[in-house]
Amino acid sequence: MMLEEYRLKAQGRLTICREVIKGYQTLAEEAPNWIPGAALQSECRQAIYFLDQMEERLDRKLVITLIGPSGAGKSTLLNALAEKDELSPIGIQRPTTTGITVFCRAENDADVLLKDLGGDVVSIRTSPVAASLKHVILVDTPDMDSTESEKYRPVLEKAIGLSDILFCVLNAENPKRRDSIVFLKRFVDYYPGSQLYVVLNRCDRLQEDELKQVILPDLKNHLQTSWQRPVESIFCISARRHLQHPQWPQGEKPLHNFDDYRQLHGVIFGSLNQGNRFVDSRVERAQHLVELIRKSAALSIDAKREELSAVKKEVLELEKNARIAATDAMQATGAEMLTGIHAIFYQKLAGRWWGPVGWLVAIWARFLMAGAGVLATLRLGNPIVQLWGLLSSLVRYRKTRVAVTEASTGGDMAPALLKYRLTIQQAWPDIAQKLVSLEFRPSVRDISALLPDNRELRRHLTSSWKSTFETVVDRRAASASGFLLQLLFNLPTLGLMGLFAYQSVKSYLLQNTLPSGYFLHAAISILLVWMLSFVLLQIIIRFAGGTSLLKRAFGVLVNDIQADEKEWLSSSIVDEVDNILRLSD
Ligand SMILES: Nc1nc2c(ncn2[C@@H]2O[C@H](COP(=O)(O)OP(=O)(O)O)[C@@H](O)[C@H]2O)c(=O)[nH]1
Ligand SMILES: [Mg+2]
Repeated sequence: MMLEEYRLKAQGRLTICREVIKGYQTLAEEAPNWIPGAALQSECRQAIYFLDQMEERLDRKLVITLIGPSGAGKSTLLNALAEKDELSPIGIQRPTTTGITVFCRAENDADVLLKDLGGDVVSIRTSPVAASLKHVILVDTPDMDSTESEKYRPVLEKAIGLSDILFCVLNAENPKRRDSIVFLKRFVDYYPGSQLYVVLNRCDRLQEDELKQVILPDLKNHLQTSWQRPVESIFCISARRHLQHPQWPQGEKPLHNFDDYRQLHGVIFGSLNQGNRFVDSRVERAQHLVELIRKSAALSIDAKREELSAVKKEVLELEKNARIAATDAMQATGAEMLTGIHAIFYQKLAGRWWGPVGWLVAIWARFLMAGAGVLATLRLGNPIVQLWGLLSSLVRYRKTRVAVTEASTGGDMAPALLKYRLTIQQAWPDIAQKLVSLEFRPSVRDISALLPDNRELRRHLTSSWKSTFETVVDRRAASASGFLLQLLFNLPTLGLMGLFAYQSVKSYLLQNTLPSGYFLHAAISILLVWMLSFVLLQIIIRFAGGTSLLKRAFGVLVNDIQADEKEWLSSSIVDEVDNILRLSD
């Protein structure tokens, strides 16, 4: 019985491996226009399937599977190991092995295989030697390349999915058969070196010297190139020699006695057949799977990293240019916004100014804004202003309202939207070509799939204009409402008011009645100074607001766009490139 803690630890490590692979899978999925992503995704799916299998049978016996081309001697090898010649059918007639033969100690050792493959393809065999198979079970598979092998292929693939250790059995007389080596690559990839063995069988048919000096080194090289990995263990054996009754046909006696069978036997009944070896080897394999996916992702990207980053930069640059072009178009229609900008600016000032000049600013702002709607005017408490607002909004209704909305939403957007599209359209074929050469699908050439739709674009342009405009207007209004400035403009009126008030109160107290002409005079003087101060202020506001404000707002907007590193619209492509780059981080 294995320690629960040990098992949990292993489980945890498998989970981590799965998460890492899932991460790769998601990134690949989120780069749907990138062609190598599809292969990577299917590799991830396969690896996750293997992980599922491992997790499910974490504490089951190690499954050692013999695979290889027809007639290589897999069944013969199993029979030799089992010390029972009729355990798995062997022969010249093809195919001889039509299902999965499991050699194990107890029937229930094969439960997992039975559950997944079904009783009609799995036959369970045992023999007295099986008693020493404490921690492993041995599996013989059907031929992978006979005429009928198509029928068994799904079973074969499933069986490999359930295996922990692969023994690839090759025929020494023809070990480099292309189809079998290529076929095997798909499977051996998923096994770390310590869980992959190559068996060169029927060695008795070749001269010892040729075997050692030519065939073996040649095979090592060949496998290394075809499987793109070194193969650590190759056993040269003659399985038939170790049957109970080899029954060599006439003239086919072994040519020599060189044979690695003992070593092979030692691995299966010795080192692999140890307690806890199965948990460790599953964790090791899970880590190998992660490494496999990592390498495979890196392989498809590394050489192109720089180019990918460069294209991404180009797309971002293009998008910025398009946004700036759109902003320019907005500015060109800016004249229509001027009235509105003025009204908004006065409104901002109205909130900040105090004193008699402040009251005039407020009334003037109301007057300008009146067009923004009758209802908005009615919200004001002062009945006189209400009336004024009502009248003027009726007169000016159309014009001002339109101008105000335009100013705060950036004017008529149609030319800007058009400009945006045109800028992207002009530069896109070039960039798309680069993407295609970086293995993106040719469909990226179709710009319409990549441009944001008009509504989203409008929303984006409007909102960035709005926020920039708000800040600029606020800042301007604040600097045009300094305390000293307000004091300066209010002082003449207030001073005059104070002076007349002083004289009037003084003469009243002295019971020195002032002539009525005096009050008229005073009122007119105050009114004139008051108005004059306001007119002066208006002149200043003319400079601070209006055209210069508009220009400043657009200037800030363009600067913001140029400095913007995060936001992009047109390109899910940028996201895709980012995901691809992250795959090899
Ligand atoms: N000379 C020789 N023949 C072998 C050896 N191993 C298997 N054979 C023969 O090769 C043929 C195919 O063997 P089999 O085990 O059925 O191959 P499988 O298709 O891989 O299961 C049989 O006739 C075996 O007797 C060996 O080591 N030496
Ligand atoms: Mg066979």
